[in-house]
Amino acid sequence: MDLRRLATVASVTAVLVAPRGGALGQAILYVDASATGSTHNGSSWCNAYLQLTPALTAASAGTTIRVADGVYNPDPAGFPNPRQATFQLENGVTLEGGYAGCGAPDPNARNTNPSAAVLSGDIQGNDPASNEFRDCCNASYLPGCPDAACAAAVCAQYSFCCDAQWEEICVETARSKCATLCDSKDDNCYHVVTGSGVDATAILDGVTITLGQADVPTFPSEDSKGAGMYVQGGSPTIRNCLFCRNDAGYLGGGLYVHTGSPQVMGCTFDDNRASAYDLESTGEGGGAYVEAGNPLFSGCTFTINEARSFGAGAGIRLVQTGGIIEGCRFAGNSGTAIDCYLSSPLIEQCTIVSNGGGIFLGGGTPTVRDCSILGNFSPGIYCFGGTPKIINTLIVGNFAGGSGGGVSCELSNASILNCTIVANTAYTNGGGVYVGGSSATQIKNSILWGNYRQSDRSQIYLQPFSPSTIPTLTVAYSEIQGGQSAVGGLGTLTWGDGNIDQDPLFVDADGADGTIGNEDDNLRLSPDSPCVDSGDNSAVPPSVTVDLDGHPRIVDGDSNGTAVVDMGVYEAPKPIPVLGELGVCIMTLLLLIVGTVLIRSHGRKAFEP
Ligand SMILES: [Ca+2]
Ligand SMILES: [Ca+2]
Ligand SMILES: [Ca+2]
Ligand SMILES: [Ca+2]
Repeated sequence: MDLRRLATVASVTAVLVAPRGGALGQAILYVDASATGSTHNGSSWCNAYLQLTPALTAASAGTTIRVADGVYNPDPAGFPNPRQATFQLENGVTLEGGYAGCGAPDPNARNTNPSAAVLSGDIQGNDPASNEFRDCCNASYLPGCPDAACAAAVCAQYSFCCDAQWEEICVETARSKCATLCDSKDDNCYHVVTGSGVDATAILDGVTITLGQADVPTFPSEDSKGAGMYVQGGSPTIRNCLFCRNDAGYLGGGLYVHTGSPQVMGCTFDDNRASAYDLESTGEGGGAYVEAGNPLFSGCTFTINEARSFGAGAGIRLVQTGGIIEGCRFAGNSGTAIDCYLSSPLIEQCTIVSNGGGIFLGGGTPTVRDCSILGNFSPGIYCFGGTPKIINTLIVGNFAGGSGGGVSCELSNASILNCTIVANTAYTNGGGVYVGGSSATQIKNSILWGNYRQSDRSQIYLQPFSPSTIPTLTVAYSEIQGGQSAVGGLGTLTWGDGNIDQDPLFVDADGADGTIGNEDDNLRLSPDSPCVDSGDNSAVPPSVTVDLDGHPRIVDGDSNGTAVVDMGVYEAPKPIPVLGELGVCIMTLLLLIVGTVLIRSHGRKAFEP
């Protein structure tokens, strides 16, 4: 197809889809950095706007802006400081990226995984083309840095920067010796995209948002938050987007929302940072930070994001929110994957593996349900205050430098129901579960097996904070390795009915790779496990109808005619009855009779494929 014909087809498409408002191209506006047409008015793929800002200016409610693959920068014109340039979302306007665009066999063909329609904060176009965030101008605490010339210059002066770790003094040296390199981000936009004041009809779909640099060091400047996307009072819809290599000095490297309920679906947050540029601040929410609202994060992925200086929430930080985090995956983030402060979200069906920590629940009434929390380098779940519920959750192979490898509860009335807590380690106390201060915690229908602290195998540890703050713990219908004697420390223990101490007979606890605490582990119960049909049905909340596999939660697993919930996250299926010799004979006879009847009535042909 030649370009002229392509342009004609595209204009016809524009006319066909432009009934609202009448003007050509009002319903769909095209943006393509490589458009070859003569008029760049957004009316077709080849007459597309070359940049995104004029399309946003021209758009009104009802407009869809289609963006072809290419790099787009916010236009600094009209801003006193060019770094304030940003793409502002609008109500009723859908911005869609990932289109093949002008010249492609099908210009409307679309790929958003990830999208090559890149919204970039590098307005001067001088950032190094690195695929990784780790650079010479920030402390990585790993040996060396990616730019060979800069690494050589710095390590000539301080060899430990290459031999041991790239720490603050290496960064300081790099900033003087490799100034061009280190200054390259100092001229980027504070916020690549802004969604303040919009509602859910402002839709961002299928773009990559990168190289925002919200680094104003004055604490707490708005320009130290939301480097990828900044929202003050707004609830945009964000779908299928990739946030990568955005860096905020304080809050929300990828995404920052204050007072709003964003819906974030199918997005990836990779290699974003909340950097903590000064000593007064800690970075919070490396991937995303939401304060006050009811956010939805559904089907999202958070990988290698960072919240610095012991900052909170390398993946997501929620402050005073409700909301839902569902079906998300967190892997390799530097700190706690999900950090909730005075928040009451529902966190369900999430996989949280090999992060600096699992989930922090600081107050509120949060619920964690149907999650897998594996091999993190802090407690699997750390509760401080509040009334958290932890249900049907697999907590395996986590390591706490302090107390409570699996779950650590301080001053917290936590309920732990139908959890499988296995092979977690605590450096000090409570390999499986630690309960400290005036906590009233209950453990029901759960399995604690193979957890240990450095010196022994105490599954559970109770620790008063003062003579008047003594923890209380109820354990019932649970499998506790070592039984009551595996509960260490001091507190009020109610050892309820139905507790057992027998090998739970997991199918294959450490999985094919022989290492426990990762995703190939199989902690399902063998049919003859003592945990089958050994729980307490009355402890199962009515809202819980399935196990971690999504199979029915209360099943008669021992075929005695009574359906009883199993201990742990998985429910063993009802066994298939084993046929006796007589049964086999009768079944064979029946099949023969049925087969003969069918062949006679339909003929053999009917059974051929
Ligand atoms: Ca730059
Ligand atoms: Ca394994
Ligand atoms: Ca059962
Ligand atoms: Ca039964």
